[in-house]
Amino acid sequence: MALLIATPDRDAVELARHIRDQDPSIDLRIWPALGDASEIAFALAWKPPGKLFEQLPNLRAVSSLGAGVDALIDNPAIPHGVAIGRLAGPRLAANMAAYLVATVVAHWKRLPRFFEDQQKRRWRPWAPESPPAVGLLGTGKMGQRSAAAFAALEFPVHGYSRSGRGPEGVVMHSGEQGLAEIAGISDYLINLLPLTNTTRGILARSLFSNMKQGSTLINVGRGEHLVEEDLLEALEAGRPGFAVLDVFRQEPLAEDHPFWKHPRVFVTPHCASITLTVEAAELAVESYRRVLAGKPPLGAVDRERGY
Ligand code: NDP
Ligand code: OXD
Repeated sequence: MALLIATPDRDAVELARHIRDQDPSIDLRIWPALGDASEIAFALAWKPPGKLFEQLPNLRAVSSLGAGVDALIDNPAIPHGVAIGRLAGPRLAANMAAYLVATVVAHWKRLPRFFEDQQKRRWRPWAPESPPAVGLLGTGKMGQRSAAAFAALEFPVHGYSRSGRGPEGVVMHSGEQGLAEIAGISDYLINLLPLTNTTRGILARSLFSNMKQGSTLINVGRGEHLVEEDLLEALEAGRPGFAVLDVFRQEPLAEDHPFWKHPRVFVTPHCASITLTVEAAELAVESYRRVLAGKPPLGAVDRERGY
């Protein structure tokens, strides 16, 4: 039995080294060197090549190298009997929380203004009066960790999930009505939903029309959650008044994309939280062992539900 790493746009060498450190007995293959492909039982994938799975007749499970499984879930070459899992460890979630706290607090405390003042040697003390309300669309692994980080700052935290379930202390919303409610309450509305057929295009005109004047939208989910033209229009009307975008329909973002130069858009290049090699190696080995023992991989997703 063998474990394949198929991450064409990421260097797999370090990951392979850490997996070997964890368990030197693992027969490890790195795409595109499959060897005897019939021996591959488990694949660790990130943006895998389209036809890869057609070449793996004895694959038992595939795991996303990150938290999102959207690049795998609709792949018709992954047979239904092959389980799909994901690696979403505590470090990934903590790093996501750090990114969100950093962007929210920097904006709330108007840190860029002090940077400008410093250039001009201008002394203008200012601090916000009250903590902002944070709304988290998605209260899964990433959302829960982020909710805890905002709660530690004593920010009011609201959450939105399919089931209406969420962490203790978070005011939860669900359904169409709940989406409108959380949009209307939040000073910072953060998208941490998985990309599925139900969530695609959720960040659109109808949602923006419910947002508070001058509020901020943060998208760290997936680019396809956002209807870009609707956001550009909404920013003109001030609902939202600012956007922090980490994920895009096309990555890298095209050089002539209007987001780059927009005065009320802050762009980061899909790095809100990047899977760390050591954590990924530990989780990958655990997941592989589970699959060899006949169990589902770590973070097994419901293929019908899409996450
Ligand atoms: P989880 O699967 O743990 O959580 C998903 C959450 O979304 C759950 O609360 C779920 O509700 C909710 N949800 C799903 N569908 C719907 C729906 N139709 N309506 C309302 N709520 C819904 O995911 P993670 O928290 O681990 O990750 C979320 C996403 O974050 C990833 O899929 C990925 O796209 C993105 N991500 C981005 C990164 C970056 O660097 N930009 C890094 C890591 C992740 P319920 O609880 O009821 O099931
Ligand atoms: C992930 C990501 O899903 O990096 O882990 O976006």
